Amino acid sequence: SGKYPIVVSTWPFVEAVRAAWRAADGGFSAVDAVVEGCSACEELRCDGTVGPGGSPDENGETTMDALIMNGVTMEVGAVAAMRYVKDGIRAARLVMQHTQHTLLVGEKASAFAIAMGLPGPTNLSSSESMEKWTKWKENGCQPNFWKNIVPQDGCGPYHPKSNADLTEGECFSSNLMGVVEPRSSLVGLHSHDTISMAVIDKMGHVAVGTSTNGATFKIPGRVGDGPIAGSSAYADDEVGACGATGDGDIMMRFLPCYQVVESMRQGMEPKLAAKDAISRIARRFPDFVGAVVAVNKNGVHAGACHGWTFQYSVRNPDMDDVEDLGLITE
Ligand code: SD4
Repeated sequence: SGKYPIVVSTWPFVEAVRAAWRAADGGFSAVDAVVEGCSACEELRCDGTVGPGGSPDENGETTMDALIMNGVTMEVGAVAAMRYVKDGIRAARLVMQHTQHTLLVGEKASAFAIAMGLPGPTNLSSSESMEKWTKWKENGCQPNFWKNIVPQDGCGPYHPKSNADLTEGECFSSNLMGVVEPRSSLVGLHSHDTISMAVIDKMGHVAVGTSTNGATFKIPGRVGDGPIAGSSAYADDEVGACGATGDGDIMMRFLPCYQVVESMRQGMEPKLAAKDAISRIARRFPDFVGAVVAVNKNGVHAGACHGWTFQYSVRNPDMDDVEDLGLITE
C-alpha cells in the first residue's frame, strides 16, 4: 500500500476521521474528504464543541467558525461568527467554490449559505448550551474575556477603565514594559473545541479544514482562529498541511500553521516544525493552551502541544482503523 490517502485530525474525533478516510479511500478529492470529515463532526456535535449546541456566547448564542483550504490552488473559503446555519464547513466550501472572496462573516455569511442551499435559519442552541448559559448568568456572569474594565455587579455592560478608575499601584495590564497579565481564566476553552483536519488524497493532493463553535461565554462578535488561514489551518500541495486547536485569541497572532508549513518547506521534519511553532507562542505567552498537528508530503505526521494534554488522530493505508496519539507539553 502507498502512503496515501492519509487523514490527520486534532483530537480523538474517530468517527470524523473514519468519514474522511472512507471518502478519500473511495477516491474523493482531499477537499471533499475534508468536508465529509468535518461535517461528520458537526453532525455528531463532537464533544459538544463542534457544530451546533455548544459554546454559548455572553448572549447565549452559538455561532460557527469554519475554514477550508485547497493546497493545489491555494484557494480558501471561510465563515466567521456565522449565525443560524449549522453547516460550517459546507458554508466555507461554498465561499471557496462559488465566490472570489475568502471570508464572510456574521448574518451575511448565514444569508449567503442559505441562499446557496444550506438549511436555515436554524436555532443553534441546545438544552446543554442554554443550561450552561443560564448557570453562568445565575452565578453572576464571570467576565471570561474582558480586561481593563470597571468591575461591576451583575452582567455588564462593562465600561473601559480610565486612569481615574485605577487604584494606587495599579496599572493597565498591557503596559509599556510589554508585560501582559495572565488571562483571567481559560474557563471559556474546553479540552476539545475544534476539529482541524488535513487530508492527502490518492492523487497526493492536500487540503485542510477547520470547524468550531469557538469559546464559551465569548463576547458576541468574537471571531477565533478557526476561519483564519495560516492560523487554524494551512495547506500547500508542495509541502503538506497543518491544523491547530487551542486559545485562538492568542494563536491567531502567530499564524502557527503557516509557520509549520513554511518550516517544513525549509526541510524541517513535522515534529520539529510543530514544536517550533508552539514554542514561538509559549515563549511570549507561557500560560497559553494549544496544539498543532502536521503532515508532510511523505505522509510523516506529528503534533505538539502546550498547557494541556493533547491527542490527535491518524488514518493511513497501513492502519486497520483510526489511531489516536497522545501528547504532553514538551
Ligand atoms: C477558538 N481555537 O475559537 C478555537 C477553540 C479551540 O480547543 O480550539 N479550543 O479559539
